Amino acid sequence: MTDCLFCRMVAGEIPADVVHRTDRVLAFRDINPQAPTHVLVVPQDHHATVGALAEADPALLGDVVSAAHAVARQEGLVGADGAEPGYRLVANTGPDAGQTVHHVHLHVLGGRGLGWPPG
Ligand code: D5M
Repeated sequence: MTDCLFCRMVAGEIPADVVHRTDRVLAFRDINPQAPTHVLVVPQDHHATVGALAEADPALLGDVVSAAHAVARQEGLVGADGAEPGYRLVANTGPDAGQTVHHVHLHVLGGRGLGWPPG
């Protein structure tokens, strides 16, 4: 049995509030939401970081980004023009960025004005 939290959520061993699923990607609500919409999008295969995924399987990274956009649309964050009101994708990578789960995930954040620059 793996000790990777998100692998275990993909496997159904740990509950997840799933909002979107494809054969290669899973999206579920963050347990500690930082915005009205805060969803995590993960590949079902294990890759530690977004860079590792880009090198190993760029098509799967494309699937993760496409799923993130589908989630944003589902959450009402994408209008007919493809943008408004908008959302943010974040991939924390490594300790300086505050990555705490070492299975690549895109944060989909939206539903309020988001400050810039981030902390
Ligand atoms: O983000 C890791 C994110 O993972 C952080 O925002 C909390 C979230 N998290 C941790 N455990 C769970 C469970 N069990 N369900 C949903 N979300 C969870 P990082 O970018 O690594 O700092």
